[in-house]
Parts: sequence; C-alpha cells; structure tokens
Amino acid sequence: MNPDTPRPYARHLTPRAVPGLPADFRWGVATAAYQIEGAAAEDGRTPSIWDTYCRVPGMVVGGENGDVACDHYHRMPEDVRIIEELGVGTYRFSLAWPRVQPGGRGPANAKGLDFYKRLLDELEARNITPWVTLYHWDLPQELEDAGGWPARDTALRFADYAALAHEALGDRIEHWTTLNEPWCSAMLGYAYGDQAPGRTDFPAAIRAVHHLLLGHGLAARRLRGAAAARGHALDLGITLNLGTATPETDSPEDAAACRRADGMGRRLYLDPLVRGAYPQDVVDDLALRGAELPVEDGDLDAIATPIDVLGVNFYRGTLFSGVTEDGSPLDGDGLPVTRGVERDLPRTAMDWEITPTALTDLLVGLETEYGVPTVVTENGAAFHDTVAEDGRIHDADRTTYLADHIDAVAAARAAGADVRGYFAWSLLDNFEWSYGYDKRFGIVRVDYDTQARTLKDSALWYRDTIRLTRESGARDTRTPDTEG
Ligand code: IFM
Repeated sequence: MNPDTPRPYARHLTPRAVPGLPADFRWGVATAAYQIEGAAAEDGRTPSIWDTYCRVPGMVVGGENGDVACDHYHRMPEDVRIIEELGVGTYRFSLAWPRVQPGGRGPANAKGLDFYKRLLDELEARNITPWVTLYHWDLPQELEDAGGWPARDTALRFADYAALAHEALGDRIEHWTTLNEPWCSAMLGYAYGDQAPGRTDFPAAIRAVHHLLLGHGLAARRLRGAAAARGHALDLGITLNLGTATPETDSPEDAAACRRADGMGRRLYLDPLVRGAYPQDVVDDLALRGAELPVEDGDLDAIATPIDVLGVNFYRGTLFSGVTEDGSPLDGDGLPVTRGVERDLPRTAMDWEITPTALTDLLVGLETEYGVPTVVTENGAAFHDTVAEDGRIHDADRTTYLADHIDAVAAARAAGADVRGYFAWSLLDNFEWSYGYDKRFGIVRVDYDTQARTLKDSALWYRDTIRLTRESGARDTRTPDTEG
C-alpha cells in the first residue's frame, strides 16, 4: 500500500470499455508551459512571476524551479510521439506568455512562436488536436512590477497578447482557452501567498479576480472577432478549478459555510461569465472582509462574452462546517467560520481526499445551473511512485483514481450533463509549483537525472481503456444498415 494512503485505495483493474461514453468523446492529456518546458532563458523568453518566486528562499520545496523542468522545449517531438502512442486525440498545453510576447507588451517573439509552430507540426503529423491555454500562471514579471493582476491594465495587456497569439496561430488551432484556474492566480497568488507572486493582500486578490475575468472577456471578444474576420473555426472557453461543498451537518451554520465556499470558489466566476452579474451574497461577504470588485461600465458585458465550452479541473470535493472546532460560529476576526473538515477517506500524495462522486455532482450541478457544455480539462493524482525491479511503475493507485473519475464522468452524462471530454493531468511528471518536483502527477514518469520517459501502468491502462471505449461507442452508434 502507498505509505501516504491511510486507507486502502488501489484496486487491481484491467482496461475495459466505459459504458455510456460515445465514440466521439474527447480524450486527452494535459500539461502547462512552465511545468514542463524548461529553456527558461532561451530564444528570447523573459522571466515570469514564477521564475522570480522560485528564487525567493523558502517558497518552493527544495528551492527548485522550472529552468529545466522536463526539458520539453528540446524533447518535444519525443513527447508528442508518446501522446500518439497513448491514442488520445487531444493535447492540452499552454503558451508561455513571456516566450510569445517577452515582457508582456509589444510585438511577438518570432523564435518563441516558432517553438509552438513546430509543436503544431508534430501534432498535425500525428493527427492530434491541439487545445491551447493562453495563460497558465506565467505572468511576465514586467507586468507584475507594473501592478500585476490587481491592476486593470494587466487585463488589457492580456487581451493584446491573446490577439497576437491568435493572429500567429489561429489558422492552426480551433480550441482556445483563455485562463487556467483564475481562482488560483488570484487567491493563491495574491491573498494567501502560496503561489507566485506570493502577495498576501486580500483586497488586492479580489481586484485580481475581476481583472482576470475582464482579461478573459476582452480576450474572448478579440478572438471571436479575429476568427470571424479570418474565417477560422473557434471553440472558445475558460478553465476553472471547481469542487463541491457539502455540509457536515444539517445546521444552518454549515449550510451558510457551504454557501460561502461555493460562492467564493464557483459562483464568483461562473455567474459573471454566464449570467453577466456577480452574485450579490458574495459581494456582500467580500464587503464584510473589506474587499470590493472594481467593476467599471461595460466590464460585465465583456466578461459575459459567450463561451462554447467550460473547462473543469477537478481534484476533490470538500466537507464544510460553519463553526470552529469548539463550536463558535465566528472566527478570531469576528467573521463567519468556513472550515474544511477532514474525512476518513483515501488520500493522494498531496493529502487531498479522493472523492469521485463529487465530480458527478459537480458536473450535474453545472449543467442544471449554467447549462454550458463542459470538458474535464484536468483530473489526476500525485502518488509516491516507485520503479519496480522490472523497470516499470505499477501505479495501481493512480489507475484506480483515473478509473473512478472517468466512471464519475460517465455517471454525470447518464444523469444528463453535457460533458464532452476528459483530459488526464498530467502527461508527464512535472514541476508541481510550490511543491517542486516531489509530487508526481504524470501518467508518464520522468527521470529528472536523465530526462528518460517511462509509461507508467496508468498510462497503459488509460491507452487501452480509451481504445476499448471508442470501439464500444462506435458499435453502440452503428445502425443496422451499416452493420456487417
Ligand atoms: O499542476 C496543477 C496544474 O498546473 C493546475 N491544476 C492543478 C494541478 C495539480 O495541482
């Protein structure tokens, strides 16, 4: 048993067709630029907030950084061959803003773009669809120095960068995601200091929330306009990290805690994106904490620019209590308590509880409340892998995690949710932000001494499950006329 898994979790699983997932269900693997590329100072790339943050002593486990990471910048063709071997049809990756537009302003960097053009060549040659994210947390340091996401100008800079990236690559990429997990950028980056740029200023974080959403909206408009003008197909979305909030008891305090947690984690983003308005209860909660969303005329219209797909990154659901451990409904600052409660559940190496049915609940809830088609753009788990004597990685815990969550997606579809795809996080072991290289999320192992890649058992299981599911989905949809 995995030493970090307090409750037994791994089951022995053989690949099988997942009932209810059609032949055209989109299967993928996902990565992000700073976590895999390396080549941090090559071909004109300038530092991002992560290059800076990693150099602050104590911020990243082991003092590690993304200077080399998985050396994907130099090994990209090998990595694309692995994606082909897995048989997933889609590869989700991000563009490094400081590689494409060094410093975050001005013209594009031709050499930076060339890397992504070579990547697109490799993907096209292997019939793999690119699914690109414009921003996966690597804000050019110059823009942070000018105020970062709490400053309105960063939203305008992001829209310019999006337009410039689309002008260069829009003829070859249909699927565009503006932001990855704006909650993390704003809250972990500016309120809690757990991620770059490492600030701890709650009102600034709330300004960052609005400017991230505004940046998304302005970029979405520019992308829509450019694609229409040039006749390019466009499938436009944003990816949010979402979970579920379940009350510990049926007390009114626990219900209120769930309302607050769901408000700050989910509705604060989805209400303006889909309905063009911030949720009033969350605005009131923020005011209690001295924070305000700096909305100007027209901002909400921009933010509500229609999207085609909502990317859902799911890792866990949470149980909430509205009282402290000794029963008080108010914390030391006199604010209502919103406390996550630990359960006796299996956990990953991140110490995250494993809660697959919460994914079903989440997807069904999104369908009912917002009605936007979804794709699970990230789901996966870190476990402490070991290399066995046969050289293989028998990561049955990760395989079980993937199987349980893919089943959860199928259950959500069966309950009426329009979920169109599932991407495993991650293709490769990689730089897990403040946790450095210690936490391995890959279905492919990376030996950081040699940069050798090895498909883990979970990768082989994923490959075979996708193949069997596609075959069975194709059989299910075949009409008697086309059979045999
Ligand atoms: O590695 C991250 C990724 O960059 C964003 N979503 C969560 C993953 C696991 O923590």
